[in-house]
Amino acid sequence: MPRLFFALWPEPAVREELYRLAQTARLTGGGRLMRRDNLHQTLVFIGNVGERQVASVRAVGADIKAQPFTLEFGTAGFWRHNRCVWAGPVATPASLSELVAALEEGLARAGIAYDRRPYSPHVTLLRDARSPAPSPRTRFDWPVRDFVLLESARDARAVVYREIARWPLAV
Ligand code: 2AM
Repeated sequence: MPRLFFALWPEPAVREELYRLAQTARLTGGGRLMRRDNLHQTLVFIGNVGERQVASVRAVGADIKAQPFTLEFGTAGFWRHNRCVWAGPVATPASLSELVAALEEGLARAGIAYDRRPYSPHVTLLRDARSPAPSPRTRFDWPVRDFVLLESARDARAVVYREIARWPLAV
């Protein structure tokens, strides 16, 4: 049963910025660095679905009409309950909220269950961290022009995210 989620997948320059933040955060917070190649921002977490539902999830993604937007990264946080250090945008653009809402509506209409907790935009940087990371000193832009459907899988040693599909943001 594939484990699926919709996400934003950073272009290489943004991935580097995020990884640099993670390395800096680890100096104070300890914990385990997320692998550079896995850094992403979840839009909607779906979880395990049957093989036959994968096509329905893809159809939800293909149906989305949403505006491109830019995220200005410059916030960091620490969740005590799961000891995760994360980076996030300083503000949530309306277009991001609309994209998440459209995906959730599509999934609900298709009868596919998803994580219904309120959306909190973040990129996990560290797991099992000891303490909060200091606020990042720099800001950078993440221009979002598309979104992806990812499958979370395992290779011999670690979690890997496989891109199942990608769609441009366009109205
Ligand atoms: P996290 O980074 O805060 O753990 C793949 O697991 C992605 O889906 C991660 O970004 C994870 O967020 C996110 N996710 C959201 N809800 C989840 C859930 N209920 N179980 C596992 N991962 C979830």
